[in-house]
Amino acid sequence: MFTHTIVRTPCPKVCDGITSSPELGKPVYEKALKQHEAYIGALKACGVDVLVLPPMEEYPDSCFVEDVAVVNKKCALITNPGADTRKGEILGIVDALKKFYREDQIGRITAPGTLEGGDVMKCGSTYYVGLSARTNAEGIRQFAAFMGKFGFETVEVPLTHVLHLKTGVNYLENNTMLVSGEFIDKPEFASFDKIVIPEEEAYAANCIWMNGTVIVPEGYEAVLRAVKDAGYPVLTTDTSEFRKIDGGLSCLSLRF
Ligand code: CIR
Repeated sequence: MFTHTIVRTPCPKVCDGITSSPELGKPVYEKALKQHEAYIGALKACGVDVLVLPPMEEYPDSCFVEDVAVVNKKCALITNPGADTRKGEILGIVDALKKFYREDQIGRITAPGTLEGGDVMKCGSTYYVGLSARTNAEGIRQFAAFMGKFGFETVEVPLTHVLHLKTGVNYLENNTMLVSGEFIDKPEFASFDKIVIPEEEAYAANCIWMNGTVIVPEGYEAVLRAVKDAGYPVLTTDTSEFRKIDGGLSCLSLRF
């Protein structure tokens, strides 16, 4: 069960976040703020407390706080984002993590290693980590060494098409994964039960399990139905402005 979450309020420059889909247009700041508030409401409805960090004005993507740390009940690892414009975001997470973890529970990924939390998916005591454009082999090596000290196993998963591992696969506990595209047949996930996402709703593969409830992005009816049919209570929240800059539900929080 999760008890804590950390989020960061989007800054006005969120409109200039990195995107692979410029045809969707730029996020509208006021709308992004409203959606962010509703997202916080959905987290709280799942019984967690939410630490809201202030905007980092110089970092357009800084509301995607998931990418700068990997957290669990035992430890926290501050990452080294692979995107150059995002590396400075880690300065903003250190003090927040110190509220919850002792110094000996906090690690760091250091250059030449890079790693972003969007590439990290926890399934019980195993971490699946995407080898991606943002996360390199050295980053995964450092990740495995740190998490190994706390009893976690690491499995590397090479990606070919998507930005981050969790862009296309998310764990809903109960041995069940939501999968799309290249993840439907990945040998690493052969032993899991799968809810397969239709290609036209691929964005909604990025749902989050929150203490039994699954939060689903608003507007993806097939995914909503499939998650309900699998027996999960659901909440929906609109992420349209974050989608424009490749952000999904998981990217917007650290959960532990
Ligand atoms: C980026 O490209 O870094 C941001 N525009 C989106 C980050 C999304 N984060 C995530 O999937 N964990």
